Amino acid sequence: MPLEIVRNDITKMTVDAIVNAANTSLLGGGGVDGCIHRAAGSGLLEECKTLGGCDTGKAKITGAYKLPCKYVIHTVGPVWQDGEHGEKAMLESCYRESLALAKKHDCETVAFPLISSGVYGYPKDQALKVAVDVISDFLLENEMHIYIVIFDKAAYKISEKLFADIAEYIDDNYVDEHTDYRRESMRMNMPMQYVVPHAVCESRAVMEDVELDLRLKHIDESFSQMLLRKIDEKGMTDAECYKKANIDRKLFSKIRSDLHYKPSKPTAIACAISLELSLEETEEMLKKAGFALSHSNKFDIIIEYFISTGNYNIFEINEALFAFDQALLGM
Ligand code: AR6
Repeated sequence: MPLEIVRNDITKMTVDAIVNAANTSLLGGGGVDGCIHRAAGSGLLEECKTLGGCDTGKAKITGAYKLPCKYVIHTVGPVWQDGEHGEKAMLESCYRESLALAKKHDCETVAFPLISSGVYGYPKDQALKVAVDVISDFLLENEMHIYIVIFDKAAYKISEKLFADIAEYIDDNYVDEHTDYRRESMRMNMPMQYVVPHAVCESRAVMEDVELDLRLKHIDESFSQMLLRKIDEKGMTDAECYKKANIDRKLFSKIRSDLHYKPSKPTAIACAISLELSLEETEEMLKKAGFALSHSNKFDIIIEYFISTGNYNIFEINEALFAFDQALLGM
């Protein structure tokens, strides 16, 4: 999974580089900066003293001393005032400059804290959005595995409106399941046609015929064959597809070269999301991998929410899945 959100203490991450939310002196402080200096030992401070500080929005790299990574990239986030003082551009620059340094030092794995979102007061939902946007842009052009490390899950925030909308959707769909026609007919011990209104039955029957025709055409297709066919139909390149799916290139070539590859459910859904498939097509693709979407689990309902609202941004979906304590999409 090229971009992953994880809950951890960043000093425990075994990656090539961790990023420190420092101040312009680079001589240590509280928050994640304090944790990193304590875990690295005094050698880190000694090296930092030689750097001559760092401007806001810029980044500098040092060794990692006793930390289980190779480098620490120190960046200085903006202090939040009111959002009208260039804070966003500064924060974007922190991520971009840190990623450029990581790339220059051939790092394959990098972990970021949510820069500026603690002592510097940047609203957490907006700080997260900046992080995800800049990192996902970078990943369009670069191969790297990047972690956003959330220290305190209670403080993790997606936008309140999105959170409320999804919570409502989950609520409605749990309720729907108890009153859907199939269940109702089972409860009343009657065949379906007596319960479903006539008009609904007819239009459903026509649609089902059309769908059946289409499905029969591709009945023998495996998951990977359907994936490759859809990529062609959508006029996408393989790279566009695996990047939009948050899947790493190696996994994608495995899927491509093995016609009978059996992906995990999050990988299969990630592919459907990257192809912007409708709910029906998503179900069809999942079925080929042996899965289905159900109304009895939150993960599936959240996926359904995003597909039915036409939002196929995998990184936003993952932010929401993380907020609801669910597995993330991609691999
Ligand atoms: N691992 C991961 N994330 C952490 C950890 C940790 N061990 N500890 C805290 N966080 P902050 P800032 C999260 O205040 O806002 C320092 O004094 C924390 O929950 O560390 O950029 C510097 O010297 C929050 O979400 O950094 C500067 O003076 C995020 O890291 C100033 O604070 C950033 O919080 C920088 O402030």
